[in-house]
Amino acid sequence: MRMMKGKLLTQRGALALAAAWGLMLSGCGGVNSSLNSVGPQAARIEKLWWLMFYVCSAVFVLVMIALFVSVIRARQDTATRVEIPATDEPELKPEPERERRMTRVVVGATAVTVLIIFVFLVASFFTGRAISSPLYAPQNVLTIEVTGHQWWWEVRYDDATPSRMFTTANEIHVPVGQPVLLQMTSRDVIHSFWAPNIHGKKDLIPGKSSTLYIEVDHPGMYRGQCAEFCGHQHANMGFYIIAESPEDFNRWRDSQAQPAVSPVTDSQKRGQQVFLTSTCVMCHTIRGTLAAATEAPDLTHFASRQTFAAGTLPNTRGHLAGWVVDSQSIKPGNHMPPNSLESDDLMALLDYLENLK
Ligand code: HEC
Ligand SMILES: [Cu+2]
Repeated sequence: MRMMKGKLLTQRGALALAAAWGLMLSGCGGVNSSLNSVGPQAARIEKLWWLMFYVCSAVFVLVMIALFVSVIRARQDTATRVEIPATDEPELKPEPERERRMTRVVVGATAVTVLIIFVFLVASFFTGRAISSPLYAPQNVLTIEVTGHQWWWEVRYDDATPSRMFTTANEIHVPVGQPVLLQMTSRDVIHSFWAPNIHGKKDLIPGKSSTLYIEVDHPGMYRGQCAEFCGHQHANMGFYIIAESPEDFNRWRDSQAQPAVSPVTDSQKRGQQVFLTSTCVMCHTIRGTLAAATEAPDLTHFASRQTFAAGTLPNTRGHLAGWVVDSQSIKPGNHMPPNSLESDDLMALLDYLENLK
């Protein structure tokens, strides 16, 4: 009976262990994961991850087998031990053959451990070198400047022609298959740029410039996240990398380089007046108007973005209204103050902002 109970318990234990193991591994998969690489840099990191995973799993299994074998052997030893009559002298029977075998096993296991760690070291060195060195001819590289702010991302596209430079926020468009150099810095504290499908993490440090080469080979919208604790809204400091065909990218780029569309309807015109005569102009830019402050996201083409507030909200009228009136209840502590607007003014402002394609 006791035996059966014990067996049942070990069975349950094994089941629980398997469930925990499965749960842990399920956290590794999914869309927004390093194990779902979409570019050459992330693919290298993924390979390294799998190497470590397989080797460590093999080590784990071998250690468990060794443990079971030794437990079973120890039990057999006690079961077959003959009772020795007690004497004054404790009976010590060193078994030189066994001792020697144990030494060999311990030395062997230590050597294998050192070897494995050395292999990991070499593999991670080569991975690090491959993903950080500029493999690309400079004339093929698209340069994008990314500046971290508490708690959003400023994104600036350089161009040899000044009129084609522009700034946007939180959504980074890149052409598929083209190498991109991200030149990154921070305006306030240390942030870290991490889009797991595309590359590893890279810190953004105030007063310093850090660089990251990325390339995305599959069209799609990939989420990224600030990966260095940077204050109250760190968790809501997300971004998207939108990889699209070179044609779509160029079309997007051309339209972003334009100044904002002029308001058409009366309501949109009134909305623009509301924007330009309230505090908004102290922080935001809308190119083509007098609003030219750089404390906050550039709103010139706000309506062309799918999300806002650093990936926190989908860009819909309802969310936008809530944000403009009281962003503090949505993203507490963020640097945009609440606004008390007449409801007509608010509606007009929303009409204006939603037209900024
Ligand atoms: C004191 C500076 C300040 C003022 C004034 C201000 N904002 Fe903002 N605004 C911000 C900051 C900072 C953010 C980014 C917040 C974040 O995501 O953490 C922001 C974000 C936004 C966004 C979302 C942009 C995006 O793409 O994520 C909109 C829209 C916006 N503000 C509209 C307005 C309007 C309309 C007004 C005037 C009624 C206004 N803001 C006044 C600082 C300001
Ligand atoms: Cu951050």
